Amino acid sequence: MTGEGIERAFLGLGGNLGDPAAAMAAALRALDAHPAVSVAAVSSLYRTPPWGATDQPDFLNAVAAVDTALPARQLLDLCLDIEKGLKRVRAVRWGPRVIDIDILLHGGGAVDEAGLQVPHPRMTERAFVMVPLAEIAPRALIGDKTAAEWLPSLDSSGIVRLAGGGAWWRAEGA
Ligand code: A4P
Ligand code: MG
Repeated sequence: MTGEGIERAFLGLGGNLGDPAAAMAAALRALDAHPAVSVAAVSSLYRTPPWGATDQPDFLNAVAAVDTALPARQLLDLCLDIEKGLKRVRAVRWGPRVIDIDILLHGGGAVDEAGLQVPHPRMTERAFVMVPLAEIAPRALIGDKTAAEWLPSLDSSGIVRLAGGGAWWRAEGA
């Protein structure tokens, strides 16, 4: 998708209940099927140790680049609808979930409103976000550093790259 008003956004996807790879793949296919969203690149799938509340199963995480005509708020609403459709139940903060979709970046823009902060305020503290982001967009700028430049300050231990390449989401459960 190219043209006026089209922005490149980055989404963080993760889950640690049920079959998160299938849920993430289904979410990416649903996003790609939307007329105003086109999935441009998807990172490998990573297994990551739980961050925050650590007494829970490992997560699977990935980051996707999407080109979209939707403003950040509408993209968030779409992501929340897709999460709901995949039956995510919101319970414990930072706790287990089937799928979580965060808007990491939306063009070069910054948003700070009730219920929406972009860039995602905690992204640069999280190796489970920055490792897959740096795989597909090492030069993406967050604050004063690129994704690749943030990596050395993060603890990436225990993060394992699973499915290589960016096509795992197309076939999953198809
Ligand atoms: N919201 C505000 N800004 C945004 C944004 N940029 N993108 C609001 C998405 N949502 C945004 O979301 C709660 C509300 O935040 C949304 O309804 C939206 O209005 P949430 O995902 O339930 O928030 P949360 O989980 O309480 O907090 P946060 O900081 O978003 O946490 P995460 O990243 O969702 O953390 N460990 C590993 N290894 N991998 C993970 O994926 N995920 C979490 C959850 C904890 N530990 C993890 C992982
Ligand atoms: Mg979240």
